[in-house]
Amino acid sequence: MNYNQCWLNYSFIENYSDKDLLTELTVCVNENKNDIIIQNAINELTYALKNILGINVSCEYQDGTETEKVTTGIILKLLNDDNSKISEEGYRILQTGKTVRIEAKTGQGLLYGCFDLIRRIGQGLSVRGLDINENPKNNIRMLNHWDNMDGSIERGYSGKSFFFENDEILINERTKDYARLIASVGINATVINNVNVHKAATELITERYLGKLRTIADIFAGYGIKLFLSINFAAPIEIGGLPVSDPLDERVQNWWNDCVKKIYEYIPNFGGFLVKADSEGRPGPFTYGRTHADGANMLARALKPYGGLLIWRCFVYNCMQDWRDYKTDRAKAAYDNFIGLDGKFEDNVVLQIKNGPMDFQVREPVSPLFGGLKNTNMILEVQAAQEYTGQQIDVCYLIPMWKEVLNFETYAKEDGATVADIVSGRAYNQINCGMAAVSNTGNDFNWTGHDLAAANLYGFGRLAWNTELTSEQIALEWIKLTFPHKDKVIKTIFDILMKSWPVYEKYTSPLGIGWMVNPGSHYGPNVDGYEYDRWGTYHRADRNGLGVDRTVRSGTGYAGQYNEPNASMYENIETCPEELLLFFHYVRYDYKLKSGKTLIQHIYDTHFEGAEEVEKMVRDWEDLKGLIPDDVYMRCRERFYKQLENAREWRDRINTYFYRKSGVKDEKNRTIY
Ligand code: BDP
Repeated sequence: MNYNQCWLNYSFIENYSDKDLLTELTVCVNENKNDIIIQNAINELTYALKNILGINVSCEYQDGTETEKVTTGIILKLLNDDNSKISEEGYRILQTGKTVRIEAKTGQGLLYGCFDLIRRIGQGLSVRGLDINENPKNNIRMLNHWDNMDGSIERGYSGKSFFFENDEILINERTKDYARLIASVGINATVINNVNVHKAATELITERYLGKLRTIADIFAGYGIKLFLSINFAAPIEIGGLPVSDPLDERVQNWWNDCVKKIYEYIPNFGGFLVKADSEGRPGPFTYGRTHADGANMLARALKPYGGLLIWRCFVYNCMQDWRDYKTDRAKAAYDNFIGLDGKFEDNVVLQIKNGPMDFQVREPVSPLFGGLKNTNMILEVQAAQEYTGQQIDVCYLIPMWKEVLNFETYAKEDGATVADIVSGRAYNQINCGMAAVSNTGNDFNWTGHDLAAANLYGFGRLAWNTELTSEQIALEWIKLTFPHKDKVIKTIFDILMKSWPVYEKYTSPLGIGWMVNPGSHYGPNVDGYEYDRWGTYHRADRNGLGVDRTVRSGTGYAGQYNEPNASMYENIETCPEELLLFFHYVRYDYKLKSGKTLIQHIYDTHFEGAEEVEKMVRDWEDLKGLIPDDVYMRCRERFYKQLENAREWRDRINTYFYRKSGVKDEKNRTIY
């Protein structure tokens, strides 16, 4: 096989304490015996037990509900009673006497229960006395692939697409292994094509491709995953021969109705559409003077009879901005475009909102839309592909960032509502909500380019399932499932992961200002790369200071999009969290930070520190030689050296730029050119 299985590699564990509980398997699912998802659950469990513990269990089926008589081994049981503690996707694991019971209402629940048990065993944890009820916190736990039909991946850093090649759909071993991987962490939905839907991909919704898509959808369904597609809003024109794609035009509505009907004939469990409209050159309802609610609702109505969802992205902004016009602020765009539409969407429309108002920068405030919309289904969109956070060359474990977003208090309700409360549907009793990540996978041997980047894929699934898990818990789980159980290995990799985001932040753009990257590729420093450009991504540095004044009082007014007390917190330079200082304020170089340092000295210090910390990471990694498989060691080592080069380049360019702009010397007299 020309690829590995990431955290499902299953290394053998010697002397596992609870082996005696796991040597038999009784399955009690009555007439659902041949259900593919149950078969997969059994196969996953037996395969894992064989590899991790070296035990061959044979599976006994038992009819009826009398599992009480089974006194040894693992019991997989479909519940037919109405146990209200377990949701449709949830499960219970109960260890008593000599048995370990996994109970669920659905095959999907059983599958997740099996993966949970495997996860514990794989980490070497005891299952004795286990008594847990697990239900997902989010209903929609989705990946977005930005894969193009020619096999390239937009912002892909781990090889080519394993879904498409030469305008054809690929179906091979990877298709199933992909499903196994993502289902093992609870992901239940996936969009396989890029949100930018170009020519060939526009045709994915036609009979030319639907047969193969059905095969993929069936493989996914065996792992509880629904297939979604990104669509081109102008498809009625581009492939339907209509003169318009106006959502209020009856011909357009009929065209979509027929199109959706055909899709469901082929793929009865099809998930629905994802749409990027009126953004970065993509077509949308604005062309016809219609709102995004008009556009989304038209498609949602076509999908509704079949239970499909329409996911509509809020990443809508004018990418032809004029940098001289200070009041036009890209950060305000999503809120301005959507807040007035709250409550106007069909109930199968879900708005997908990027975590921040800009675009996946190393540090951004949380999008104010989460606290603004109250009658609209929402999905939080994060990016596992590290477009602006090291591109899977530099290590950047993103779970701590996503945790901060989820824990952000929006003050949308009197008794409080965090982003996690909102996107889980808890805040407003909604069902069609959750989380989506832009995937970081490709056909590289290790799936994610950098072996350590797999922690973000793993972590996304785990966090979307349970937003209360900590970053540390997730990191430890992933390390123990992926690497040999040696203290030094675990500690070193844990430390590297946990400090990777703060370190990346230190050597790149300071205090929330973002960008300063090479235009186009978005890797590596280029302070003025986007400064006088049309994309609306400015730092506004001059000889006295830098930062964007986004206050209501004197700036773009963005701070006013938050609920109180957040709005005032950001508005006031004294209370604005320092890591976001330059996002909200124009600040002089001699401004004193809480640390007592001036802004300019802070910039110098953090950049020297960031690069030094990468040097240490490289040394720590090199200390793992011989303790982990050599191929993994070498692959990562190569990337660590690239990261070091990148960190040094950032350090030097940023420090030099600001030294020359400000004329202020480094207090510590380090070399700045
Ligand atoms: C930006 C990417 C661009 C994507 C866009 C999006 O640079 O390639 O198409 O986001 O999210 O981050 O649609």
